[in-house]
Amino acid sequence: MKNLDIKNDWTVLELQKLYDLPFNDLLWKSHELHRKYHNPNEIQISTLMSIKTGGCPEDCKYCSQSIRYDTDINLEKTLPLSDIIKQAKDAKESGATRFCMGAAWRNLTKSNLAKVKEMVKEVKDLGLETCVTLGMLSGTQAEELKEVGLDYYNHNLDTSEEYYKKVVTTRTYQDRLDTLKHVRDAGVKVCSGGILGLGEENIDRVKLIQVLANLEVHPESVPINRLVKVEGTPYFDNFDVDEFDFIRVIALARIAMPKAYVRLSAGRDAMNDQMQALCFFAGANSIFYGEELLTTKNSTIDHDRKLLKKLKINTMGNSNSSEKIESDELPTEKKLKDIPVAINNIQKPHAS
Ligand code: SAM
Ligand code: DTB
Ligand code: SF4
Repeated sequence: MKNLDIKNDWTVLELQKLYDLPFNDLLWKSHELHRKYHNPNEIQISTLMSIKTGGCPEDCKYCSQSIRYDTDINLEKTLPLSDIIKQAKDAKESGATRFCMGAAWRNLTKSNLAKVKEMVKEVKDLGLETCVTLGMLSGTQAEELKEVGLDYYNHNLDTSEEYYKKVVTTRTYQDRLDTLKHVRDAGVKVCSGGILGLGEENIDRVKLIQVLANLEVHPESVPINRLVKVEGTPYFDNFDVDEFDFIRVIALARIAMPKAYVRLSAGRDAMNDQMQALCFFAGANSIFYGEELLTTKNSTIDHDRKLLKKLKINTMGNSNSSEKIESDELPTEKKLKDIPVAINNIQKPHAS
């Protein structure tokens, strides 16, 4: 029988109506679906590493790494494999199950592809899931990355197609969609989401979720970033995104893509604990863990440990980790397969 929760023909009107619901009604709906498809007390942990920093020829107006803006970042050439292995080992030790490597490239040269393939192989051999974000990718490049064991490719649509033109002029929305298709066709899992705080309207956020949810297959991972304002970029003086609007977008992503891992991404260090808790309730179930994102600060490890402990949220997988982010007092973590997939009554606590 067709699963009515999973659909790929969302209209803007349908999503807009959900977005405009009273806050509690929206969160009820999103949390109900969250509980149906995920363990609400468990999140996935990814660690991010910049393998090549700055000097990017693209002009994304939010980004510290574009060569066009005078920002205070440490430019770095592609890092040696040994640095990457060391950091991946540390990430695994601190509980990450996925290691994401980001490079400030527009697209991939032959020699860069060869280097990244080595990195993916080595990180995979450590028993971590691999994710890379390297700019535009051709079909054959995606296939080559798949062959060496790449699990995820991150490539965000960022905002609506209409608003995108104001944010980036050096590539088109269609370029982004083409790369996502190459990734999907190669059998690599898709990580694609957006960024709030670019000066976009709510309708642009709704349309972003519509495009992601209407892809033939929903992205397995959907990062939702809140702009980290970087001095020197054109968006440094942007207005802050309203907290409730941000939470609404998380809820909308959860409703439109019930099975996806929705990642509370950049900007977490500027969110208080209560806001993060509401994001987890609304449907976020993945975070970047570690002191740094690519060029900016993340929430500290110490703070995250305390927060997850307070909320009694466990981290997924990685049985080899010696320092799992898990409180000793908590019951043993349940695996996803043990979670009942049809809890129709939202008031019923999650089965333990
Ligand atoms: N160069 C690659 C690309 O553009 O796909 C990968 C790296 S890029 C940094 C990945 C994503 O990070 C962007 O699409 C954007 O959503 C997010 N991002 C970049 N700078 C950000 C910032 N200052 N604040 C929040 N998110 C940001
Ligand atoms: C994503 O959506 N967010 C991450 C990851 N994918 C590559 C990047 C966040 C970057 C934040 C700004 C910085 O640290 O430069
Ligand atoms: Fe380059 Fe990616 Fe930054 Fe855009 S977001 S300037 S493509 S590194």
